[in-house]
Amino acid sequence: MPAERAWIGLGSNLDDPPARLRAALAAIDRLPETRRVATSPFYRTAPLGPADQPDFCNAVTAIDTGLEPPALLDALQAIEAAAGRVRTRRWGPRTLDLDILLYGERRIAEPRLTVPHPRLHERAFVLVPLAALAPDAYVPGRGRVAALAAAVGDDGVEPWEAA
Ligand code: A4P
Ligand code: MG
Repeated sequence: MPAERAWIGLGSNLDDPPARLRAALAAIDRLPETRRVATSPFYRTAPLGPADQPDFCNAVTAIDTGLEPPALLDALQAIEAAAGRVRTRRWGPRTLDLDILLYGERRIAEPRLTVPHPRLHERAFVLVPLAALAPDAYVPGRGRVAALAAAVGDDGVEPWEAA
């Protein structure tokens, strides 16, 4: 199976967030042409955006996939929909958010898909789990994950269990 390595960001802040992430990982395991190779720990993260919402549970998982990026996005959006995601306000609370952070070292700028994820390089809740998994991964146009993570720091990010 020809496959490329992609990194998916997972986030939830409603309805038992770590259970939402575990269910999403199980659903990713059922995707065609896709094998999950590694997953970061789960983190408790302060909400970015509106502050009047619960903390998020965030993680990152690495997959090897034969799905091209648009097909992968369709599959992830189907998993979000099955998790009962209702889109309310931007950056508001959600049962499940799945973002394609990186797809190999490809750069994609399409109406419904931007890769690398356009805000990944400035977000501790993405970079801390990504650096735990793939410090040497290269973010096209931005640099190595470890350097980006060091620049952003880890304020507002702690192990999920610690809270
Ligand atoms: N889209 C474009 N590029 C991508 C990509 N690389 N991966 C499009 C996934 N989707 C991508 O996303 C809107 C549209 O983005 C999709 O239809 C897709 O075609 P969405 O999930 O419906 O909307 P959203 O997630 O509410 O908006 P946005 O702007 O993507 O939000 P972000 O940037 O994902 O941020 N705080 C903490 N602590 N932890 C979080 O996880 N997440 C957000 C959401 C805000 N604050 C947070 C967290
Ligand atoms: Mg999203």
